[in-house]
Amino acid sequence: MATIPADRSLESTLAFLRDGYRFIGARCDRYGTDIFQTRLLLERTICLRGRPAAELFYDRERFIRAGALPRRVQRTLTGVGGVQGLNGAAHADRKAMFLSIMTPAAVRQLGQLFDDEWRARIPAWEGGRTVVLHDELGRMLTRVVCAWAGVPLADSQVDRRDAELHAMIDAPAAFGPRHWRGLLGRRLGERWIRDVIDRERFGTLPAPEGSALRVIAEHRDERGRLLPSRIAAVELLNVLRPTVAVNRFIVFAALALHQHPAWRERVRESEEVTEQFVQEVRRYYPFFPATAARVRRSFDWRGYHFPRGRRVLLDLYGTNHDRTLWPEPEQFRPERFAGWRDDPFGFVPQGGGDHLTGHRCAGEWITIELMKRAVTNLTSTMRYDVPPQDLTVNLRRMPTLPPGGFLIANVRRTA
Ligand code: HEM
Ligand code: MYR
Repeated sequence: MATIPADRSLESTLAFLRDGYRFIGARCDRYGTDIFQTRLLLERTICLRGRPAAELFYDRERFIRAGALPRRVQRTLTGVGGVQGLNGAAHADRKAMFLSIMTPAAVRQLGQLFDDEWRARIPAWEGGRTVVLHDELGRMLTRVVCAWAGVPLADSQVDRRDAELHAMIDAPAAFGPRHWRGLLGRRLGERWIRDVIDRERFGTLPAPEGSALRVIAEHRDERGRLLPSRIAAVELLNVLRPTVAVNRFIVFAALALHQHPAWRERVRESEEVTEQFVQEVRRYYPFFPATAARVRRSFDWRGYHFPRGRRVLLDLYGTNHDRTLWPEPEQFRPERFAGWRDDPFGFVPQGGGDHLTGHRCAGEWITIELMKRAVTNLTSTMRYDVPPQDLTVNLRRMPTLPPGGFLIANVRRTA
């Protein structure tokens, strides 16, 4: 039996924070391997990257998710007790609930609401103002996803709910105030949504059939029971929060349009080209660095031993930048997606494998739909200037973004 290459340092948490998105990839490159072992957050952890590794990671016979995500990630980003940490029959039931919300018609409807919201906002951006795209999109998406999900939201509450959702997204890998804001955001957000769930169940808040609120509040699990209202709140937040997080991918799309202006014209050719552009944005820019599982029972793979219970991280960013899969991975080249056939283990911006039977993101269709609508609006509905600003994408910050949130100015409506 070969020993898994070990990282030199005894405890790598500080290195993880220092190297950020490059933590796993840099070590793989250094040791000439796609697998190594280290200690992270005081626990022995096996790190993996690349397509064969992703295929292994998504094998349900070999890995489970219960207790896999670090507590600090659960207490801020995902919540405790939701779909991300379920296994087997309980996961299958809960995942089917999520996917039943994401019908093509419902996804299109969300896209249409977002489009309407975008067009309605343009007049407020005109007249020489400078707009922080990330923040503006956060509020727009908060408004739109609540309307779509059946969650009532008064105009006066938009800023605060957006801030809570944003705090959850920003917190998992942070220490100090940024992390504490995430803990607080989650507490307040869960209280808000739990009350919404209770009111739907009492019949005082009618939600449209098929809406996320209605589906989750009235869902009966594999044993015929309603979800406890705290868990239902975690799950409804698992729809609201990540939809708002799409603002980050849209900022990256705007950044790519700015740095590769030829694509402003090309995306106007067809929806197909727009989709290639969106896929390359999802591959190229850093968002979710890695995901976690635990070894279900001991097994050997390629001569390496995986002991039961061991935490394993799959490098999502590194797999999307693996040069054996993506020629010249550090070049932004949407045309690589022309004629591309889906690769569930080589293209993993939102996880890999199968949506229904595995833990792959339930919101990929929503993400792609919203990004396509945004790209069309950025290139066809309006024109704008990009004033001088710091546009660096710091790979040490997780999640990352150009520091100013991407400023645009001198917005003019064109269609
Ligand atoms: C799971 C990323 C948007 C709902 C995941 C996972 C990742 C991810 C990496 C975990 C995959 C794994 O562990 O194998 C992202 C990114 C998004 C995004 C980068 C961009 C903003 C969305 C949206 C929704 C959503 C819009 C819903 C409206 C979920 C749910 C899960 C999940 C429910 C848990 C799936 C499961 O455990 O079976 N996402 N996601 N996500 N995502 Fe997303
Ligand atoms: C969501 O809200 O579920 C999707 C977008 C949030 C991404 C935030 C990623 C931050 C870093 C998490 C570290 C996880 C390590 C296992």
